[in-house]
This record gives sequence, C-alpha cells and structure tokens, in this order.
Amino acid sequence: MISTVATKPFADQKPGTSGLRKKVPVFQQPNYAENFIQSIFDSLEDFAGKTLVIGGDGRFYNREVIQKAIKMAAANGFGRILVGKGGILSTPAASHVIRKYKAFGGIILSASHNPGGPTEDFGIKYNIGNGGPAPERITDAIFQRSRVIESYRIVDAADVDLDAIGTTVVDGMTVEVIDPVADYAALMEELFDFGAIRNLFGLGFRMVFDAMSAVTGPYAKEIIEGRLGAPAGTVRNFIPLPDFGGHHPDPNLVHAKELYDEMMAGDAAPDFGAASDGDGDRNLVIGKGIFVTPSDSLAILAANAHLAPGYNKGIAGIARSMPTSAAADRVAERLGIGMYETPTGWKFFGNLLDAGKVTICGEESAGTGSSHVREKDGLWAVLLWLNILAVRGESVMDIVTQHWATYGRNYYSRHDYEEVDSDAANGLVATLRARLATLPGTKIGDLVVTEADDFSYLDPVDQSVSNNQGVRILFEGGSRVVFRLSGTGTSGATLRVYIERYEPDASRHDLETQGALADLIDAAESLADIRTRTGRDAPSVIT
Ligand code: VG1
Ligand code: CO
Repeated sequence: MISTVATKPFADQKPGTSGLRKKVPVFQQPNYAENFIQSIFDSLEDFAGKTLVIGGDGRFYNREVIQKAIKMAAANGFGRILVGKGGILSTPAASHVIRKYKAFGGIILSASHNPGGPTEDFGIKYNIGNGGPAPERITDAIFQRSRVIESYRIVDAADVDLDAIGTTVVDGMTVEVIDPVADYAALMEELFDFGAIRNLFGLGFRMVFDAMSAVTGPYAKEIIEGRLGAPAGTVRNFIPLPDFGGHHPDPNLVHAKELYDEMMAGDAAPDFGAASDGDGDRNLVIGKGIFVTPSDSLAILAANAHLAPGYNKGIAGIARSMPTSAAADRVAERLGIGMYETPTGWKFFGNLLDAGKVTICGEESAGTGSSHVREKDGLWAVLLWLNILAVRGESVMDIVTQHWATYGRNYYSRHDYEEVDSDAANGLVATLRARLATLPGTKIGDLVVTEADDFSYLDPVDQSVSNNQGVRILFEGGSRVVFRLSGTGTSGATLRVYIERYEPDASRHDLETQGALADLIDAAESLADIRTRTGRDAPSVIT
C-alpha cells in the first residue's frame, strides 16, 4: 500500500562535489532522507518498471536509509532493485553493477573518506545510467525540487532482509540482494593479468593493503588474497565497520600514517603498500621508501597502462581535475593523445569517458580510474600498479624515478585548512577574485605572475559551462598556486591550497617536497592572507 506523506522542505539539501553530505543527526531528522530521495525521483523521468541499484559503504545509518530508499522506490514505480548484501557496495562496484545490468541509475550511500558513527558523517548520491555521478544539470534539479517539496511516497511494507542473497517482492517491485563482490572481481580479472601478478607474489613480493575498516575490505580480501594468492594477512582492517573503528577512512599520509611508517622502514619494508577510503574509490600507493603522489600516480599509470591486458591497445586520452598536477599532461603529449582539464569531482569525467575521448582519469585527491566504470576506483588503481610491477619487474622507486627522469618532476602538495569560519573562507576567495585582473605581471618574491583566473569549464561534449571552479595563479616557469573551497565538508568551510612546481632537471629530483615548494607556499600566503583571514598558523592537513 502506497502512502503519500506530507512534508516540508529543508533549505540545506544542495548536493556538493559528490552528493549530499551531512552529519548523521541531520539525516536522522524526520523526513530529511525521505525528502532528498523523493527530490531525486522527482527530478528523473521515465523510470517506471526500471531497475535501481542501491548500496553504500556500510557506515552508521546505511541500513536504515537503504530500507527507506527501497520502500520509496517501490512507491515511485521502479520495477526492480539490486542491492548489495548487507547494504554494501563500494562506489566503483555500484557503478559497475549499474552498467552491467543496464539499470536506470543508482543511489549510493556514502560520505567517502569522512568519519562515520552516530555523530559523524553520512551522504546520499545519485548516479545515472552510465554508472557515473549525476551531472550538475540533475543535481541542480534535485536541489530545486528539495526547496519546494510537499510530500513523498513510500510503501507500507516489512524491511527487506539485506543479509540473505536472493529475491523478494516489495509491493509489486522485485528486490534482489546480490553478492557485492562477484561482478566487480570478474571485471578486474578481465582487465588485468592475474597470472602475472600471482607469479609476482609467488616470487616473494610483499604487499600490505589497508582497507581502513571500510568497504574495500571484502573486495581486497577476495581479489588480492583469494584470487591473486597473496599471503593471508596482506589485507588488513578488512571488515567494514559502521564507525571505521573510530578512524578517518582517508588514505593519506596523515590518516594512514602507520602504513607510511612501515613502508619507510628501510630494507625491512614491504615492496608495496596501498590503502583505500571509506567507499573504495580513492587509493594510496606507497613503494618501499617512496610515497607516490596521486598526480604522479595518474601520470605513471597512464604511461604504463598498455602493459595491462585491458589497455593493451593504448589509451584514447587522459583527463585530470584542474588542481591535479600537470604530470599527466606530459605523458599525453608524448603519446600524442588528448588531455582534458576539468573541474574537481568525478561527475565531470563522465561525458569524456562516454564519448570515448579519454580512457584514464585522475584527481590529486587520491582518485584514479578508467573507462571500465564511471567512478574513480581505488582497488583498480592498486591492481594496475601490481600489473605494471609484475611486467616491468622493477621496484616502485625505480619506476617513479625513471618517470621523473623522462618527463621531469612536478613537485606537488595540497594544504588544507579544515573547519574554518565560512565567512572568512568566502571572504578570502572573494578578495582574491576581485584582484585577479591586476595580478599578471606582478612579482611576489622572485616569482612573476603570468596569468590569474577563476577556472571555468566548457564541456566539449554537451557544451555545458561550469564557472568559479577555483582561483588559479600561474607563474613564469610553469609553477602555480590554486585556491578553492571544498564541496564535501560538513562543518564550516575547508580551504584547499594546491601548490605545484615543475622541475625538468633530474639532478634536482630528490628534494624534500615542502622545501622545493617553499617560495610558492610563501607566495600563497602573501596573495591570500591565509593566516590572518583563517586565524590559523598552519594547515590542518598537508598531503
Ligand atoms: C574532494 C576532492 C575531489 C573529490 C571529492 C569526492 O572534493 O577534492 O577531488 O572528487 O572529494 O571524493 P572537495 O570538494 O572536498 O575538494 V570522495 O572519495 O569524497 O567521493
Ligand atoms: Co571516496
């Protein structure tokens, strides 16, 4: 039986870089999740009788929202639901399931790398039929709908047993609880040379994978230990926990510090260290004695992708988000393929991938992926690295230093100022914007500004335009500083400052990163008065 429930709009349901993210207590307000889900359905057309995929990263409140979404999907006329067992689907696996079963779309419940638990973060995101995050046209429509919504539709039915694989019917709609890992693992076997990687482990290659008590655990355990034969214990923290064991499931040098320290322990260190985030779309890659920045990783994966069976015909093009370093650009240039610079957020890669213009995409925020799905994919990046290591038979350190010797090195760092006052952060960016026209030609220390703008993107496929995507200050010699505000935070504002310097000279490729960037870090401070405006002496996180 379908009920139409009266509701009132919430003013704050504007999706950010990747869906709507709020603290759990916000989502627990009566009708809050329902309003947003109904706003999604109200923004879509012609889905009667079609399939919707639902899954999440297993964080606190995941199961409750899944039950609501199933009952609302039934009331709104979907014909079939595919939901991961236990309510689990990593973001890339959800993208694959949407594509494989030709679903109309999917609802992914995640706040990614943000902490989970009763007072921490939750999120809801809608993905379209290509498996990728809804483009801005749809997220804008969802937000507009959420501001005027007056009712939502839900069926009065018992909860679905999410822990038993099988099919049930909810008020005329079929619900299939599926194995969350099987389809994804099969896809990875198609793309990579599992035999070669198995041999590598057979030769005594040692790896550590930290699943950070998040969604990738079951996937990594099955693939790395199960199918690739890595020794038991290679995959750590593999049971997804609703609160991620109280940690930030964020695979960076701050939150995966134990792994980093282990990888830096000299000769005793394992050969390869990796980690992924809350929802499984980010990756961290560390070799024995060397951390690989995500921007370098993108460039190296693109340059070597042809060594894996799934990419042995070469790649069509590369796309990176604007703040990501230009290391990949040099690879595209050498390969004679297209290079695309997009705003931050995976939703901007979808059109390029669908049009066949690019095969590999990446973001500086530890995201890399390819045309196999329409999300970034943490485990995919790790497996491509393993495939490359198995074929080349060299260490991560050797591969990275050779890459720099060939292409030059892009020193790169991101400084985050988290939970700063929103007005202060907006003021900082507004002041910078107002000065942009006057900056070219000016000198800051020894640096000369060549260009300054607020990045705007014209999508070459659908001609849509996205403005105000980040303030860029470019200097002579190819260095730059970028300022933008995060669109994924849930309290206050987060200012991100991205700093990059290109060094062609191989004799200067072993500098310490912050030192190599010191003059640009000073320039960022003097351009934006970060300390005075945010009241912070130093960034909260440096990656
Ligand atoms: C951040 C990253 C961005 C990424 C987004 C979603 O966004 O910078 O590159 O696409 O998170 O990733 P923002 O707006 O906070 O800078 V995830 O793994 O949180 O879904
Ligand atoms: Co994520």
